[in-house]
Amino acid sequence: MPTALITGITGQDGSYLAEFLLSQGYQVVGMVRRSSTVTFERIQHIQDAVTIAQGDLHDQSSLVSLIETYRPDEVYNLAAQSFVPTSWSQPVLTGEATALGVTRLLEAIRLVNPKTRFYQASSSEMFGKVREVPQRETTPFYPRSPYGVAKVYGHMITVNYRESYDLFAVSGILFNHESPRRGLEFVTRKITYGAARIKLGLATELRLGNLEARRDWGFAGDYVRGMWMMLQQDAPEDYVLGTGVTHSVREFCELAFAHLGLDYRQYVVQDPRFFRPAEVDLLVADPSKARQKLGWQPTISFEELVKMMVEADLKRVSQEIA
Ligand code: NAP
Ligand code: G4F
Repeated sequence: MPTALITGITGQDGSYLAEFLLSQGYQVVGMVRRSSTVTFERIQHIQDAVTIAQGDLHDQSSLVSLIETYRPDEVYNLAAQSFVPTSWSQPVLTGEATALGVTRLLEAIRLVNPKTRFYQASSSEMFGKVREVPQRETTPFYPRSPYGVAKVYGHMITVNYRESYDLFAVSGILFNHESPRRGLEFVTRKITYGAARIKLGLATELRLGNLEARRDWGFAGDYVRGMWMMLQQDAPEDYVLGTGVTHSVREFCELAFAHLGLDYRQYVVQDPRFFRPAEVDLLVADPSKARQKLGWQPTISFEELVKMMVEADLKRVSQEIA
């Protein structure tokens, strides 16, 4: 039975990846950081099937100790300070976790067991002020936030350890992927949760920032399968995962509210508080390398994703008030 270590198992992607690896027969070890409250909401249904181990990307010895104790065949580094606006208010912390945290984990692997296969959660935010449309593996980076800058560091240190020490280390450059488990502060969940609250009479408006930004949105469950596929190849290479289709935040609102029989224009208010100091205006993937080499394809369309998230939030909010 192979063993996989997931950092960030309590996050959106970590929870889907843990489910997927369990279904593939893995022993799953999930790294969690110390917290005064329980953060297991997304994994409580599989908590008995996974091993929870304490560790933190800020703490080198905890990472070494995890690799020594569990000797994982595969490490998926999903942990990060992942919310872009917070990266302006906490740029140093973002750099410590999202950038240097990658080096700490790679060092632990290099020192303890360099045969461990390593996945780094790179991001389409690295393309930022895009140099070409659509974006592929060779598109130059131009990050627009401290988060994007930190991810470029994490990406390049992964390439560097692969080339310097011959590690099986790969980066998946993933475009936005969402689900009913998405954090409430990200725009898609903010919209579907907000629309559900309006529908049920709990709110009268939804305050958002830039409605014209465009993203390539897919379903998180599809993307974790792609992460695993990257580590099953003969040679370590980097891959872009995305749908190849782009939509604006406004279009997301229109569809989400319409699914509830509402007109978003009556409820969505633009609020300068949610605009960013520097915006990423347009992201759209060219996922042809992943399709050709991995055989990876997304299975959920934009329309299906919006519907899935709206219905999940309508159910959740209804239960909250019942
Ligand atoms: P998420 O829901 O925000 O989860 C982040 C995870 O990282 C949480 O489990 C969090 O733990 C953990 N974490 C944060 N700081 C840590 C630290 N110092 N030590 C240990 N754990 C720490 O993010 P996600 O959407 O699942 O994304 C997973 C990864 O993919 C992230 O690296 C993100 O930057 C990257 N990514 C995401 C997308 C996307 O669209 N979702 C696209 C491209 C790349 P707590 O529960 O304790 O907070
Ligand atoms: O949902 P968002 O916060 O996601 P963003 O910034 O694209 O980052 C996400 O995807 C990245 C992959 O490209 C990941 F690496 C990263 O970890 C994260 O998962 O914002 C999407 C867009 C932005 O253009 C933002 O300006 O929505 C716009 N937006 C408009 N109003 C808003 C809001 N974003 C948020 N969070 N809240 C708003 O009220």
